[in-house]
Amino acid sequence: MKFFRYVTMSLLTVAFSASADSFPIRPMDRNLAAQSVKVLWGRPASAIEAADLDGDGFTDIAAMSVSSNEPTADIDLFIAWGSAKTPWTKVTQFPMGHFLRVYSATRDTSSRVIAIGDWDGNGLPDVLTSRGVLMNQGKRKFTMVAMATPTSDILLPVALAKFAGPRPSLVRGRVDGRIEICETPTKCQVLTATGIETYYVKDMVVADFDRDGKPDILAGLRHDDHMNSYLWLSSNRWIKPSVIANMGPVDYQVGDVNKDGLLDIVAQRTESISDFPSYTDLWLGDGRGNFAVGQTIYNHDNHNDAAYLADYNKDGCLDYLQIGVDIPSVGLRLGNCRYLGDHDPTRPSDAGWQQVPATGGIGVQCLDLNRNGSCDLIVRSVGGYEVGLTVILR
Ligand SMILES: [Ca+2]
Ligand SMILES: [Ca+2]
Ligand SMILES: [Ca+2]
Ligand SMILES: [Ca+2]
Repeated sequence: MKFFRYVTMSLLTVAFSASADSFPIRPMDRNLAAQSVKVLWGRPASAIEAADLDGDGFTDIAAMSVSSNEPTADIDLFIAWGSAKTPWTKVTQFPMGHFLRVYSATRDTSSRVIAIGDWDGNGLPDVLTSRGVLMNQGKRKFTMVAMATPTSDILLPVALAKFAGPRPSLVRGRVDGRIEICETPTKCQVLTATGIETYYVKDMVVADFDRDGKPDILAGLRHDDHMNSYLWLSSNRWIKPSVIANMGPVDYQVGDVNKDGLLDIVAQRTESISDFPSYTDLWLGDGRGNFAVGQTIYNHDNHNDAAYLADYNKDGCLDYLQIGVDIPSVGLRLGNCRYLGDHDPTRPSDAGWQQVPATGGIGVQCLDLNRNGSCDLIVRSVGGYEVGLTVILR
């Protein structure tokens, strides 16, 4: 079968220390290859970010976890250290406090709740979240700095981008639906809000959509019936966002899909049961901040709302990946620099996904952890007791 060309060479499940209230360690999903290392992190995982944080030449992984501890939930930031001998089995845990409501968890959270970069200008990469920042002091030592107005009961999107000042700023979504640009943990500028401020920022991307060399901010709010996205353009000095009508804020992926040199957005549609978006739209950009739908895709599975856009097969065209809770595979649509996967112009939406064997999950990413030029698959895995991060090295 065709998709076996894309089956991974080796499989590895990231090991994290399991806390007392976590799920037991269990053998990995039977759909994974027999040679996979069967060790799990027994806690739910957020989307990860990866970089060499200690400068030893190996990629380290940062992830957040929310563990139920009724009536509250504990939130922790983890760093799993890359190394030649025992990659990502040595983990440092940084407590980030408690959530008020136990249902708060990592599910339905953005693909970008962690950003890595040198925020304070000491030459070492820091680990940024909307809630607090791990300032890198070197030699695997960090200082946790809380943000001035902490976000409450959900993991919210964050980014690091260079605006006017000499150093990059932290950009974060807030629980009140506002966007904040922070030069330091206490010096922040709040952007003009979107139309509705009752709901938290669901997803956010910082990229130069209008091609003036300055970052623009795309964001949307969590609201069961809310169907619009908002774009703060640098050419408008971020004063007032323009509305992108009918662009769902469930999950944004950004890249030049049709290779015309202009950034495009792949966005899942909001539905009344918004945990289970059924459709994804490819919005082609005109380089001035306007977008039009060029393709609509019927989703791979339930609960696809942390998808990923990357060149999976290294042919120069961006590909689209989704994971769901029911089908134990990553859904893959190989792009041809025009469309994502097969496109039938006579149909209202395109179906048909290639399948990469994996485990069910609530999020997938494609990052080159082992630095061999191919992106590795990171699945926020679920299903039975199999909860944690599954890394499929390619
Ligand atoms: Ca390292
Ligand atoms: Ca711009
Ligand atoms: Ca484009
Ligand atoms: Ca490709």
